[in-house]
Amino acid sequence: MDQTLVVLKPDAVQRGLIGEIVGRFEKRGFRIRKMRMLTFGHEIAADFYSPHAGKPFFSDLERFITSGPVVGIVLEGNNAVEVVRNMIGKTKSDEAISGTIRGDYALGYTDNIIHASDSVDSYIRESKIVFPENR
Ligand code: FUP
Repeated sequence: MDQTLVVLKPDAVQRGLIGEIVGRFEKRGFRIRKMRMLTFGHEIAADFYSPHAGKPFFSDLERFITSGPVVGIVLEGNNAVEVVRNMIGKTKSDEAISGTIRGDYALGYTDNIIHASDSVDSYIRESKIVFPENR
């Protein structure tokens, strides 16, 4: 079965949106295979966002993702990576269409509520960071 990783970012946790967002994935038919609350330190943040190292927004991104607890979730279901990417909507939340998670709950770019792996390779890399017991 296909799997993907989502991370509910600090703004989602702080705003009390965990249940609503998890509920959307459950209603769509995904199975929750793993779920964990954790706080990213700077090392984890740098590892997780290493593809963006050196980019101008990197320090804002790192500051944001380490600003409070997050929830990492492994979801399982058909074509998980693509379906979940479609459910979360565009990265720039103010451009995300209504009905997507970002389109319904966010307006920010850095603070955009949720991360989801953009490929199977990203899922494999990122899930080992959030669930290090799988390394
Ligand atoms: P996504 O895959 O939708 O999470 O988006 P990216 O991998 O392109 O970017 C990772 C995170 O960096 C996004 F969630 C938002 C943030 N970002 C900015 O804050 N500014 C930018 O110019 C680009 C990305």
